[in-house]
Amino acid sequence: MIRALITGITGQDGSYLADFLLGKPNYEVHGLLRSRSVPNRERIAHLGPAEADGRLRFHHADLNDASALIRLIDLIRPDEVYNLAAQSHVRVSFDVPIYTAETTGMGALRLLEAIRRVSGEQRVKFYQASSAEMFGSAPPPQTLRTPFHPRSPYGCAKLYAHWQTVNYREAYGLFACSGILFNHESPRRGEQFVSRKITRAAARIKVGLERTLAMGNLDARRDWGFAGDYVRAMWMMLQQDEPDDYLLATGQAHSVRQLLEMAFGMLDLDYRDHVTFDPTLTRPAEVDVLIGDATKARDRLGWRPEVDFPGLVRMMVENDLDIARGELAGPIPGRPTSHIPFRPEPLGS
Ligand code: NAP
Ligand code: F7E
Repeated sequence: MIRALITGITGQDGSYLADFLLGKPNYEVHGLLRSRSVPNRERIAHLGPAEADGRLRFHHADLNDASALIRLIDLIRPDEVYNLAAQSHVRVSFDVPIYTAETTGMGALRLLEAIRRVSGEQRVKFYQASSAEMFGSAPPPQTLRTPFHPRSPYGCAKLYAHWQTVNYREAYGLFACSGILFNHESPRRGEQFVSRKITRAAARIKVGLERTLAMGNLDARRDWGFAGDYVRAMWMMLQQDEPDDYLLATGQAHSVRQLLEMAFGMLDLDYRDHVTFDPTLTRPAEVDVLIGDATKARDRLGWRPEVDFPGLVRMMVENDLDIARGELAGPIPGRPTSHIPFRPEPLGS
């Protein structure tokens, strides 16, 4: 059996990657969980049967606890490590820059160092979840040769982790890959990210549970793909003969406004009747346009995204309409009874 360790298994990508690896007969999946007052296993609850037969195991640790990471690597002796854990919200990173640097930046280094110290001669393969946010203000299309210019504490922390990954490969010969991923979404996306915020709100407005939606900058453009397509490529990177860095994107960008138009339009609604502007949802420095060039992933890995933008939006809208209809009918076990929109405090408060 191949032993894979996934940090961030409770997150969007971690849950899809666990599905993908457990779909292969020869994988044993270990998930890193951080201790919480209320368990948040919603996205992996369906994996109960794999847990029952021992192919999925959970371990408590935290990317901010180096000793726990060393203990975990020693205990599991993984063949593949996917580092997906992070404080991953860009706007939040302006409120908690040091925590973001610790978790998203230093956390990757703690994990790399634990692997180097514990694993010795064992050939561990390491995947780092790098981000298009590292390109920041660099003009599109962004490629693997585009100079980085991050525009947020999150982007800076990811860039630190990216270079540490490259350095562990070059300095110690670790099989370490950095996947620079453009935005990817799904019905499992956190509700504080713009795509899911929009599809959740559109569905709730459609069934009469909500009337308005507060938004920030509608002009930003993103290269949005489907998370299920992107986790497949993470695994592909670790199956190559040599470690390398890759960029994953669809090559198509849409504005937040276009996303609103499409999601509301699919429900026969006009977003202009419902959307209000809230300046606290803007960022002190914005990333205006991200459009990625995934030529290398296509040529070397044979990777192609299978879900296009309208397909992605439809999948999310349909999912959220089901949830909204359920909410209308009564409380859903495991879900809060009322929807609490994400409202950051004004910056500097
Ligand atoms: P996500 O849904 O926000 O999930 C983040 C995961 O990290 C959660 O499981 C979270 O655990 C865990 N985590 C946070 N802090 C931790 C800590 N201190 N120790 C251990 N675990 C911790 O993120 P995602 O969208 O799946 O993204 C996966 C990774 O790819 C992230 O590193 C993200 O920054 C990166 N990325 C994402 C995108 C995208 O568009 N989705 C694009 C490029 C890169 P809890 O459930 O306990 O909070
Ligand atoms: O914002 C604008 C906002 O928070 C997208 C993370 O997965 O992808 C993600 O980061 C755009 C931004 O994603 C609202 O200003 C307008 O321009 O969904 P988002 P992000 O910041 O692009 C990268 C690649 C990652 O690595 C990150 O982990 O939408 N926007 N109004 C809004 N954004 C939010 N969240 N909420 C609004 O109300």
